[in-house]
Amino acid sequence: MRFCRGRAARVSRVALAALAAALLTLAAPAAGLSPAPLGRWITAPGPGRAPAVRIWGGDTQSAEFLAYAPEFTGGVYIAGGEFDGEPGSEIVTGPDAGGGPHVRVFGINGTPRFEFMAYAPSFTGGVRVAAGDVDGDGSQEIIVGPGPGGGPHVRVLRTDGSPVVEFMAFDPKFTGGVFVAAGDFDFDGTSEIVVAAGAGGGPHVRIFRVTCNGGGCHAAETASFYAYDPSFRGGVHVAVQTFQSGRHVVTGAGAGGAPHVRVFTAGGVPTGLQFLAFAPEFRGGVMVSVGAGGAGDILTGAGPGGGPHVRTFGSDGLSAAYGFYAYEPTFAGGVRVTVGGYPPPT
Ligand SMILES: [Ca+2]
Ligand SMILES: [Ca+2]
Repeated sequence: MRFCRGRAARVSRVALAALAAALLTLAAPAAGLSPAPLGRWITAPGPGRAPAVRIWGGDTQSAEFLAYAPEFTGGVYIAGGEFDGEPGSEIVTGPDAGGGPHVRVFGINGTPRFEFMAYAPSFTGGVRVAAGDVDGDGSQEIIVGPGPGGGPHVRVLRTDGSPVVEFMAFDPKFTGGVFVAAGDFDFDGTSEIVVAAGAGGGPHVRIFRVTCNGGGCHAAETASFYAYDPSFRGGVHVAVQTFQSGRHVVTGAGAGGAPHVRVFTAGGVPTGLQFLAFAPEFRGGVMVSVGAGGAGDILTGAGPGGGPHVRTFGSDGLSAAYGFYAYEPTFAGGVRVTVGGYPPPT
């Protein structure tokens, strides 16, 4: 893999040391303060459970639907998106490892809307999903990244499964999988694509801008950085959120590290916003999403090994958090999070 060395590593170590004083406060149990959600929190389970996507208003479950057959217990990835121009956003799902590359799009009430195979049907490594208007035509596309086992082949697909653009996010020989997110960092009306290496690679995050002309679309890197210490091999989860200081990349450490959430500019510079989403000794990793409470709100889900704990962090990650269990507390497969119910940032 190709890495940016130097600055990110030094910043990461310094930042980790600086975190120590704040950890106990931030990792304390939720204070019970609930922001008034502009949208809804949406959760999906990791491996080990029926693939029930749940929609939450505050910490109250308002709906549930099965994204795949009930006997598929490999886990589900999710993203909120807007695909039909009607009020109310849709939910994109991709199966985790063990399923085929079957991406589905549901209405907020669970009505199936679109579906297609994101990769060759024989690929069973899982599909990570995001949504954004990558080509600037006013409609969102679905961005997919493969789970472990395939090359780092990121694709941008319309709801009928037709490709807009595709590219290798990292060295083609890297088979640890790719996590994806999308957001319009430069506010020009088209979404850039954020990719992050899965487990086994370094904590490498890259941002790609897609440009389209008569010859088709192509993706070019605009930023590349390490989200954590270069020696970390647990993978990096990514999201894009708007803060008072701009639109930034939110990262969550994969399994093996502390549940460390960090925020970087579109150029890969740490903003200084960071926190531990769960207890510092938890090593299951942390999933991240834009929150439902407005600018700076971050939604986090615990990785495997703990309960299916979802926590929200208010503006700029440092205000009081609210938490709940999205599935039965004994379920230890991890929980994936996103938001919907209103057009998310593009
Ligand atoms: Ca589009
Ligand atoms: Ca843009």
